[in-house]
Amino acid sequence: MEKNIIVIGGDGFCGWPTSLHLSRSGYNVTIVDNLSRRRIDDDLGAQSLTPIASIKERLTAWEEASGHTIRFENIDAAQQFDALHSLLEELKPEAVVHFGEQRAAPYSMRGLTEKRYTVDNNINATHNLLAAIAALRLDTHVVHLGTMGVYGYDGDGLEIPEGYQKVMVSGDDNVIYQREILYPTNPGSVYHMTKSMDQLLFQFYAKNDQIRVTDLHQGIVWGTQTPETKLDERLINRFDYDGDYGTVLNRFLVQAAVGHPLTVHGTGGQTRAFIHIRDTVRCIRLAIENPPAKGDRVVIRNQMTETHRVRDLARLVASISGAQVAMVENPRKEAAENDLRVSNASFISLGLEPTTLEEGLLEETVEIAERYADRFDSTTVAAASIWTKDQQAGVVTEAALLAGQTQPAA
Ligand code: NAD
Ligand code: USQ
Repeated sequence: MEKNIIVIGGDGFCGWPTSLHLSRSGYNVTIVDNLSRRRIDDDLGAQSLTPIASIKERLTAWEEASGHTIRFENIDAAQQFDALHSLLEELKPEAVVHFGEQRAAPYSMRGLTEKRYTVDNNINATHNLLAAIAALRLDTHVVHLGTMGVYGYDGDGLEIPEGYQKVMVSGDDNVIYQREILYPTNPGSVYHMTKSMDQLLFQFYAKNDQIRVTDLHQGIVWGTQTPETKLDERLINRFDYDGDYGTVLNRFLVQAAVGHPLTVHGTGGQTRAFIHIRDTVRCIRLAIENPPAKGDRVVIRNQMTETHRVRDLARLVASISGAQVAMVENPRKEAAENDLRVSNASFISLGLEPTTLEEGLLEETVEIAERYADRFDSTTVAAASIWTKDQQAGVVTEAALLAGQTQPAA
C-alpha cells in the first residue's frame, strides 16, 4: 500500500514541485492549502512571471501527464483546526511536509496588519499541526521548512552548525557545565522571527509527545522548474519577482531579461545561502526517508548548497546580460556586509548532488526570464516595505545607477 503524505502549502513555490516529486516517487500525496498566497498576489497586484494554472487544472494535468492522482483539501491550517485534525485522523500520514506559512520577509514588515497576520498564521499553523498529531497519538514525521535566516547574518566566518551548538557555561560554583543548545537565533524580520519561534514549538512537542520532527533550515531558493513541472505547461511552477515576494536572484534574472537595472540593496555586501528548487525537492524526499527515531530530539538540517554575496550575483548576471546595476537604498535593517559559512554536511552525506549556479543560470535565463518577459510588470518591482521609518524604499534613481557603475571590488 502507498504511504500517505500530506503537503501543507502544496500549491506554493516549493510545495507544488515537492508534491509532484513525492507523488512520482510512489507516495500517496494530499495537498492542504488555503490558497492564501494567490489571494495575497491579487491584493498586491503582483502575479507570478510564469502563468500558473488554477489548482484544479494543475491536478488534472498531473493525472494526465503522470497517471498519478493528488488529492486537494482547501483547509486553513492556522484557523481550521477541526478540519486538519479530521484529515490527519483519516489519513494517518507517514509524514506531513509543512510549507504552509507566510514566507516573505518584506511582506511581514509591510505594516501592522501584515506583521500580525504573519505571526498569527505561521505560529498557529505550526502549533495546530503539532497539537493535532499529539492528540491523535500518531507516529507521523513532521518535516518543516524553516530558514537559514534564524541564525542571523552578522557572521564573522564561524561555520554555522546544523541547528545545535555546544556551549560551556561557568556556574556560580566555578564549575564549567557543558550544554548543547539550539544555536542562538537572531532573526532579521517578523517572518524570520516566526521561524525562530517554530523551533521552540518543535523542541517542546518532540520532548513531551515524542513527535518525530525534522526542521530544514533552508537558504534562498532559486530556479523554477523541476523534471516533474516540465512535463506539461499547466504544471509550471511560480516565479515571483515583485518587491515583496521576489527573491534576489530571480529578481535579478528577470530584471536583466527586460532591461531593468538590477536592484542591489545598499552596498550589496550581504552574503546569503542559496539552493536550486530541484535540490529543494530532493532534500525533502531525503529528509522523509531518513526520519529521526521516536523520542529523538528535533533533527535540524541546513538545506543550502552555495553562498553568494548579493553584489557578486549582480555582477555575474550583468556580465552575462549586459544589464546595468543600481545600488538602491536598502529598505531593510540588516548588516551591510557579512560573511557566511554554513555546514551542509548532513544532506551531502545523504547523497545530495547540488545543482550549482554555474549549471542552472543559463537555463533559468532562457527558459523562464526571457520566455515570459512580456508578462513583466515594472510597477511591482520596487521594494517598498521598509523595516523602520529610518529605511527608504529600494527605488532606482540616477544616483543609484551612478553608484552601480562604481561598485566596491569583489
Ligand atoms: P509560497 O508562498 O509560494 O507557498 C506557501 C503556500 O502555503 C501557499 O500556497 C499558501 O497559500 C500556503 N499557506 C500559507 N498559509 C497557510 C495556511 N494557514 N493554511 C494552509 N496553507 C497555507 O512560499 P514558498 O516559497 O513555497 O515557501 C514555502 C515554505 O518554505 C515557507 O514556509 C518558507 O518559509 C520556506 N522557505 C522558502 C524559501 C524560498 O526561498 N522560497 C527559502 C527558505 C524557506
Ligand atoms: N536583495 C537585494 N535586491 C533585491 C532583493 C533582495 O539586494 O532586489 C537583498 C536583500 O536586502 C537581502 C538579500 O538580497 O539582503 C536576500 O533577500 P531575498 O528577498 O532574496 O531573501 P529573504 O528575504 O532572506 O527571504 C527568502 C525567502 C524566505 C526564506 C529566506 C531564506 O523569501 O522565505 O526563508 O529567503 S534565508 O535568506 O536563508 O533566510
